[in-house]
Amino acid sequence: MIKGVLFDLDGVLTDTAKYHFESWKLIAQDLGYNLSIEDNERLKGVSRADSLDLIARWANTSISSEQKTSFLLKKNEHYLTLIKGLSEEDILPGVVSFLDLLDEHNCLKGVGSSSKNAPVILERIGLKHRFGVIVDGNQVSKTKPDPEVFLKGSKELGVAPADCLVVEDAPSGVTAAKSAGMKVLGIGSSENLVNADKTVNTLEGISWEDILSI
Ligand code: B16
Ligand code: MG
Repeated sequence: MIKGVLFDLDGVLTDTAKYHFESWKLIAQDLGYNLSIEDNERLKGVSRADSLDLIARWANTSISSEQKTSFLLKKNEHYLTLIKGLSEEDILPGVVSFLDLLDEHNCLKGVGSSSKNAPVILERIGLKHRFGVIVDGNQVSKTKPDPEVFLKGSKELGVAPADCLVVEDAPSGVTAAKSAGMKVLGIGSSENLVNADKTVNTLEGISWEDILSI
């Protein structure tokens, strides 16, 4: 029985994934690499530092720790400029009615995100108050695909992992949730999110019966 739902942020509650992509493309360019959409799929849910390591590997280059610090700063500064104008209008379709549905069924709600910018984003899109628990990239030592973020979320919600449902858009997040022993509702294609228990294109029109069937 699902008693708690943990939401990924980027790509599930709001479409910040496109801003991460744009910002990483700039950094990749500096490293002489053209970042593709397929590459970006592999970066979703992965922490900022680990994402840079992956891009450097794909670019077949090694970077010093000083360069690393300055690339990470540049990436985040660009990203922060792009998310400046985020508002309630940027909440993805179906999210608010899905949260209402969970409230009607006394289901607890939390956020489990790799992003260190999660609190400011949730504030801007006006959803912060809807979650009892928010675990973000500032509070974990290992990010997705490690299960830490979701295990911490389930502990803070007070719901056993087996009774938690994770809503995710990234393969790394699906792996994290499955390693935590949780059910997964994937947002996106079933080919991309092969290990999700169910996949939908958006949260629009999801019913309580749909949740029970997972
Ligand atoms: P930041 P999620 C993840 O958030 C993003 O998917 C990923 O692209 C990003 O690199 C990571 O957060 C770190 O974000 O640079 O803002 O700390 O999908 O787990 O909500
Ligand atoms: Mg995501």
